[in-house]
Amino acid sequence: MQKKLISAILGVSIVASLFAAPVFAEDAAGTYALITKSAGNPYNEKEAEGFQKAVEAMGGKAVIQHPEAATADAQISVIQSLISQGVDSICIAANDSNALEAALTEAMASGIAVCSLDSATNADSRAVHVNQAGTMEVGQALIDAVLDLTGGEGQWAIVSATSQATNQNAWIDAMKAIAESDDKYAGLELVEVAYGDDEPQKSTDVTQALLTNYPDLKVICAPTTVGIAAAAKVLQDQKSPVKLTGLGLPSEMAEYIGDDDAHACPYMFLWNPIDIGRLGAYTSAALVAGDITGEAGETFTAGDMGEYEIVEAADDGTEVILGPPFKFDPSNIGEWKDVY
Ligand code: RAM
Repeated sequence: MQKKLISAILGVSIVASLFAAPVFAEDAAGTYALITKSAGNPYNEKEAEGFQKAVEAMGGKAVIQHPEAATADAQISVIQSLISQGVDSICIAANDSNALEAALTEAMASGIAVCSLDSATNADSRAVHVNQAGTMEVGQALIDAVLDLTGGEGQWAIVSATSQATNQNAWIDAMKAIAESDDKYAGLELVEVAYGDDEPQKSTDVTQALLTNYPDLKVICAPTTVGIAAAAKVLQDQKSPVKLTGLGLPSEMAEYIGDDDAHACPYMFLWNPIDIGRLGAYTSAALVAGDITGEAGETFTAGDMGEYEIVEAADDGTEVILGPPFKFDPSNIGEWKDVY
């Protein structure tokens, strides 16, 4: 009788544990903040969606802040207010690598766990950076696309986001370094890096100016989802022969992707912006729980995303890398345009 009762209790608890909430649920009860680069950018909204979902799956509370402008100043006032609120962690897509240092070190000194995602803060102002893909890998994919789309030589230009954006600047530097390291890129001439500040109208204007100022331009590379969407519209509306590549959201770029003259962009790259938000949340929770400190070699479980390892980053800090960049072209854009 007693045996039956014990096995019944054991059975129930085994079944209950099969359906139990994720292991993190209790550990993760806390308040986890995300500061994106700016409001009004669909990429940042996807990032926030993933962050929020993961925090809620862990049983925590997410505080999502989209600053009004893509500037360090706008982010500093958000950081100050999160310090006063006493959140457990801040995960930030940095609009400037150095300008946030004072505010973020103050946050860390007050016991808040700090990591960056998407766009890194400097190594002294974070425990770890959550990178969407290896910086050199992104640079390699982009410069090879430029080489391919120019046909091996000729003028190309960049439409970037803000001039201080750590991620865009890192990808641009990677493209330049790779182009200088191998003779096969010697025929490429980078004529200008233009900044659209992740604002659609400014990105449209700078694209237009590039077309006016460089009549021999062959390719524009926009390593920003806002810039590439604006440039695509300008080029396609004007039936320009200039070809476009870069980093774009499939949902915004589907109508511009194609192999023929009617389409501006033969192919582009990205990663899943929802997943970068999720990984930012799991990294924040692992820091808050003390499972990691941000040292290279540490590993942690990012919920249902699985195991991740912290590695050395190029800036003397450390990072966690989501995965390789993914290529979107006419063969797969249809599958992805409704996803993100
Ligand atoms: C823009 C932002 C973001 C970047 C993507 C590719 O939306 O600048 O930081 O990661 O493009």
